[in-house]
Amino acid sequence: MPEAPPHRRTAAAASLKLDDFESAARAVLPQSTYDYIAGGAEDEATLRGNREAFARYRFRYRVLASADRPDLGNEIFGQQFTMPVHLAPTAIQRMAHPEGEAAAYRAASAAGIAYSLSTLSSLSIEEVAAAATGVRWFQLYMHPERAVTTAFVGRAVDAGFAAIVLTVDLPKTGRRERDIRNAFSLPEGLSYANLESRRPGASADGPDPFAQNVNANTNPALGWEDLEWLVARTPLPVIVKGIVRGDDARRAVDAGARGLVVSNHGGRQLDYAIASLDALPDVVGAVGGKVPVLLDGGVRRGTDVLKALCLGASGVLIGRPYLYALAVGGTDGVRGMLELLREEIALSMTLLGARSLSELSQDLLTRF
Ligand code: FNR
Ligand code: LAC
Repeated sequence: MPEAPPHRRTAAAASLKLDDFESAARAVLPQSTYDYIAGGAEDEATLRGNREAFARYRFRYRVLASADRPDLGNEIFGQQFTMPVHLAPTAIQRMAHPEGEAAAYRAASAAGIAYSLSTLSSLSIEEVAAAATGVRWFQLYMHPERAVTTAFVGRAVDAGFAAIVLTVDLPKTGRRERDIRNAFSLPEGLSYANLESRRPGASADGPDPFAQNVNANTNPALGWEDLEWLVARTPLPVIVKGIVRGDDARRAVDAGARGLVVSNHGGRQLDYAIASLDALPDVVGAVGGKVPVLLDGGVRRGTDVLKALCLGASGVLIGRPYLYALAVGGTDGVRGMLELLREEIALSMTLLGARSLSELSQDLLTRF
C-alpha cells in the first residue's frame, strides 16, 4: 500500500475519540462524498435521534467488583470475536480510500471482528474475500430478478462468507436532500463491482443519480415470502437487518432468520423512525433469546456499546466511524479507530464493575 500522505497520517494520529475521525475525514474528502456518508433522510431527525437515545441512559455502576481485566470476548453463530463490535455494510468504500473494502476488511480481520460486505461494493465479492481471512458476512439487497439474487448468494457461499445479512429497510432509497442538492452520483473511476453488467436502465426512478442506481438494483415489493425463499435457498445463516418492531422480529425468526440487526439504516431511510436503541428492548423481548440480536445506529463510544449490551444486544455494528477512519488512514486508520473503541469499552467495563459481557444487564442502567 502506498504511504498515506502526511496530512492523512497527522489527522489519524490526532484522533482521541471516534468523532475526531469525522472532522479529519471531512478535511480530506470531496464535499459531496462527505455529505453522502454523513447525511440522513429529510430532516435528519432519526440520524440525530440515534445519538440522543444513547444520551438518555445513565449507568448504575457496581463498585468493588475487581473488574480490572475485563473480558470483551463474545460469540455469535459459533464464532468467537475479540469484542462485540463489527463493521456494518456500507456501499462503495473506494469513495473513502483507494483500497476501499479490502482495506476495511483487513482491519476487521486483524482486530478479530466481523466485516459485512455490501452488495453495492466497489470491489467484488471475490476480491474482498482474497484480501484477508477473518469472518466475513455478505449483505444482500434482493434484486428485482431472483436469478441475480441467487447468483449473489452462490458467489458469497463459494467465497467463504459465513452469513447473509438481508437488508429489509430499503424498498427504495430514502430522500437524502444533501445528495439531491449535490446531484450525487458514483464518483468517476468507481463501479459497482458485483453488478458490472447491470447498470441501471433509463427508467430507474430516484431524485439523484445515486438513488437511481440503488433503486434499479433493489426490489421495492419485497415481502415475507421473499425472506422464506432466501432462507430455503441458502446454506448460510440469514441475518435480517433493519428490524425495529417486536412483531416483525418474531415473524422474521419464524421465517427462518438466524439473527437480527435492529437498525434504521443510520437514519438514511424513513425519517422520524424510532431510534435503534429505543427499538431494542421490544425486539429483544419478542425474540426471547432464540437468535442473537445486534444493533447499529449512532454507536460512537465504548459506553454506547455497553448500553446496547445491557439492553440485550449480542453485539453492535458501526458504520460511518470506520468510513471516516478509512478515509484518513486506510487499514491503519480503521485499526486505530477500533483499538480506540476497544480501549474505551475495556475501561468503561472496569469502571462499571463488569468482568465480562455476560455480566451486563438492564439493572446497570437507568433512563430519564
Ligand atoms: C450505509 N448503510 C448500508 N446498509 C446496508 O445494508 N447496505 C449498504 O450498502 C449500506 N450503505 C451505506 C452507506 C453509507 C455511506 C452509510 C453511512 C450507511 C447502513 C449501515 O449498514 C448502518 O446501518 C449504519 O451506517 C449504522 O449507523 P452509523 O453507525 O453510521 O450511525
Ligand atoms: C445507502 C444505501 C446504499 O444507505 O444502503 O446509501
